[in-house]
Order: sequence, then C-alpha cells, then structure tokens
Amino acid sequence: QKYDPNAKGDSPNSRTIEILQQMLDYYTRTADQWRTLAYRKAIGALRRQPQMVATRAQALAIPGIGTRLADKIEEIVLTDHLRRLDHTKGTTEDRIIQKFLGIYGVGLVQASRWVAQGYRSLEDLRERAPLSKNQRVGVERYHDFAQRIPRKEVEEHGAIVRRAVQAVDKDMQVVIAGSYRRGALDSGDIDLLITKPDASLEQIQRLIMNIVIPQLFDNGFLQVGLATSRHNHDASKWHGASALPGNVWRRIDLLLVPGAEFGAAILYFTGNDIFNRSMRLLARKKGMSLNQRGLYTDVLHRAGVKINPGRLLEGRDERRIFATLGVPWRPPEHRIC
Ligand code: DCP
Ligand code: MG
Ligand code: MN
Repeated sequence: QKYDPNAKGDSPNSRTIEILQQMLDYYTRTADQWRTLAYRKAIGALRRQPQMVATRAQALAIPGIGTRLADKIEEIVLTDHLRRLDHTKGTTEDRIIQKFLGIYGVGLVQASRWVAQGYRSLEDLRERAPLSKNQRVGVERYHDFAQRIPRKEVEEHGAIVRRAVQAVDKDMQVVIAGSYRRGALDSGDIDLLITKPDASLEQIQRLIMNIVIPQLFDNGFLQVGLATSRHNHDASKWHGASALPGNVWRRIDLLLVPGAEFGAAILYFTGNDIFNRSMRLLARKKGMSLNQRGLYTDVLHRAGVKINPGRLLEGRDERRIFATLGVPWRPPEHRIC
C-alpha cells in the first residue's frame, strides 16, 4: 500500500482531525482566511503524525500548530468534544448557505444572495431560480460532483484523453496532476496537464481546442464545458465534465502548457495550494519570483506591483526549480503543508 498523506482513515489522530475539520468547514464558510489556513496546516500536520497527539505540549512541538490549536487538540482528546464547535452549528440559514457553497462555481456572495432571496434547497434553485449555464450544471450535477473519484477511475479518464491527444500528435504528453499526483487514493476532480516538448502554447491550443475536445464530445466522453471566468478568458485552461459510460459525471480540468514551461506548470498543478503558496513566498524571500510559467529573478516591484517580469531562471524542469530555489527535492506525496 502506497503512503497516502491524504487518506482520511487510519491516522491515530483521526477523531481529532474529524472535529478540527468541522471547525475548518465553519471558517471556510465564514471566509475567515487566516483561521482557514491555520486549521488546514494543523490538520495536515496531524495527519502526518505516526502517533496520537494527546497533550498541549505534544501538539506545540509540531511545526504549524500554535497555542490556540494545541489547547483545542488537548480538549478534544480529553473530552471527545470541542465546546467551541457548538457555537458554530449555526442557524438553518447557515446550513443552507453551506449546502449552496457545495455547488460548483458558487461562492459565499452568490450562496448568501440566494438564501436572502428565499431559496432553501437545491430543488428550489433548480425549479425557480434564474441560473447561469454553469450554475445549472452545478445544481443538476450536485450529487455527481460531490462524490470522490477513485484513483483507478482518474487513471481511466486520463487514458481516454491521452489516447485522443496522441491520435492527433504522438509527441504530445498527458500527465495526471493535482491530488492524484500527490498519491491520493481518491480525488475531487481530474487534473490533466497537456504538453509537447518543443511546441508553443498556440500550437497545443489549436490541436486541443479545435480537434481533440470536439472529438471527445462526439464520442460521448465529455459532457459539458464550464466557463471559468466571466472576464478574461484564459486560453490555456479548459474546465468541464467527463463521464465513463453509465457512470456519474466528473469534474475535469485541462491545463495546456508549452514545453518550455512544463516544470513550473506541473509544480503548480500538483499543489497542494498551500504548498504552492509557501514555495512562492520562499522565492520572494530569496529575491526570485515563482509562478506557473517559471522561476524568475531580478523582478522589479514598485509599491508591491510587478513592473518588470525579470529574467527566466528555470521553467522546463521541475527538479531544477527546487535546486535553483535551494530547496531539497520534495516528492509530490509530501507536498502538503
Ligand atoms: N491550485 C492552486 N491554487 C488554487 C487552486 C489550485 O495553487 N487556488 C493548484 C494546486 C492544486 C492544483 O492546482 O493542487 C489542482 O487544483 P484542484 O482544485 O483540482 O485541487 P487538488 O487536485 O489538489 O485537490 P482535489 O482532489 O480536491 O481536486
Ligand atoms: Mg484536483
Ligand atoms: Mn482541478
């Protein structure tokens, strides 16, 4: 059995994690970014502990866990309960907002607006609310998208896309990224990076958008495309849903990447998002700048705004990005902060 830092089960701290996760859900709902981050870090750290963390002192010894969280961990272990959680259970309205937040593409503003307008359930939304195309898909496929995707099925979706891509260009590569690449036993969606060693973004885009995607719709694999942004349309991304015959719809994200940016893009797309943030912060501290296209130096900032893109240090090779940053290589399985 592969080491799985994302697995929910067999941790000696699973009961503590379960309760902290409910606090995290609450802070996510209230859009409290600092506490959200603190809880995610603490849960990640706990999940990696081989032994049960039972006391405040034991918790404090773990990097990423501060005094307040250490107190809560001790309280949970002692009482099998967290009093603070009782105050977050909230009203019916809170619970409905939480439900609506589970709809693909719906944030706190939209969810609260619907509740204020009197919608109380998914059925309400489906039957009475004026919905955008994305929102309608999100509501109608709520239960599909809420289901975790087993590792094996992620691989099958990846293989179908790879076959279609390589039928058009045998040198094009399809790599499964996201939580799958971090070793997770199941995933929330399917993240596929599509690249070709010496191709430009425009070349890859033309093949994928004009030929491969229409073909995958024709053969019944792709179900719908989901626009990602109302404003600037990012041509390197495609979001949608796919399905194996007779199976539920799955969320699928394609990221198109020129060969020269492969290393930076796979680093970004492997995540997790908090690990990405810590790598970018580290780059900044060292006078460099990291984004999904490459690692740069001599970036000029004025009042926090980038006024010069800087010089590219590395983009193609993921390992060389770690080396140039002066960080020991971290295998994807360990990229959880
Ligand atoms: N990503 C990021 N910042 C974001 C969103 C995504 O850095 N705000 C990067 C890191 C993620 C990767 O993209 O790991 C894929 O995004 P997903 O939302 O698909 O997240 P995961 O694949 O990590 O988890 P899940 O299993 O929930 O899909
Ligand atoms: Mg994912
Ligand atoms: Mn994704």
